[in-house]
Amino acid sequence: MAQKVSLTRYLVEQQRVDGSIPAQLRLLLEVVARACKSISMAVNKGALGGVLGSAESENVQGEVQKKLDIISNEVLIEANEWGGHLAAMASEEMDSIHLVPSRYPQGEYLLLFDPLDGSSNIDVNVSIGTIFSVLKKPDDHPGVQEADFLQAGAKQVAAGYCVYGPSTTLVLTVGDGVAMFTLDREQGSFVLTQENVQIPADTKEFAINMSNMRHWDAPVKRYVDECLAGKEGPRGKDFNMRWIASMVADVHRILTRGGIFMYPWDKREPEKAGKLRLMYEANPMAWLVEQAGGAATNGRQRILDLQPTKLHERVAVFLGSKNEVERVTEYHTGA
Ligand code: P6P
Repeated sequence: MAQKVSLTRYLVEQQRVDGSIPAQLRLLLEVVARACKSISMAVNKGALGGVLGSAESENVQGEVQKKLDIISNEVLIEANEWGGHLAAMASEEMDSIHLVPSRYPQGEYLLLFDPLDGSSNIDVNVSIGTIFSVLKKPDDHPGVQEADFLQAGAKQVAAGYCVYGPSTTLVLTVGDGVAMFTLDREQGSFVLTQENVQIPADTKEFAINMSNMRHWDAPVKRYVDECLAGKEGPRGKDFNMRWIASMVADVHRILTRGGIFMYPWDKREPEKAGKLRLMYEANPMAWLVEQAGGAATNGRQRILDLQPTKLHERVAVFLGSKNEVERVTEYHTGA
């Protein structure tokens, strides 16, 4: 039987082979993986852990926080503060950035995360996950401010997520393809279970919250109507639909078997570009998808090219199988 390759060995060998993972970044990724393992243990306790339900508080998005949202955020903060690899962190659950306390050595990386994405699914035992993105701190000035985080997604040096489902799986890219690691609970370590992940360019599966159809813009309605028209329609094939309402779970399915995920702008809150957040949801997922041969746009532009103006800004998201994302993007741009 082939020898199991742990996350640590994979990162060491990647670092040794092409130097794409400097020592500090390798440490960062191992610390984040350990934090995800702790979050997985808390999530998997379910009702037995006394951590389900609402925390009776709201986050910066004005969303009610679940107890596990706050626990997951704290796990990631505490795990990453002391290692000397980070200068600061940003989280969906925190209004402003969190500086590494001066009592610890300051590192050269910035870590952004959604500590527990899809948390509305926690209480109904449906897959949820942690999403993370890593940027380099600009070195042209001392200290760190929020503006240092406002870098386009193309500047990421690492991105990934950990999906807490039937298995706990860490999915990671450092710009050299996408690898998947499954948590071996007996050993307590992440083991390489797939590398060089590839998304099929075509698909018969789309993911969107259909209850919002009456609020969509015409290009989205056209695309979905054509999928629904099936074999007899302009697409000449039948489509299937999936919507888990947990971005990590929907993206993991797409990385595993293809598909297109859409969370478009809609008329419900026209002042917002979309529901999902650019910095710690769309950017990391867009890079993973592109590294796996897929595409990711906001309907008009490549997500990774977008220049952020606010830490918690939102964006419309179309990502997955390249030919489908290009089609729905062309419907928007008329190209
Ligand atoms: P809706 C979860 O709250 C989330 O941010 C994503 O994980 C998910 O794709 C989306 O929102 C679900 O939104 O409006 O369908 O509940």
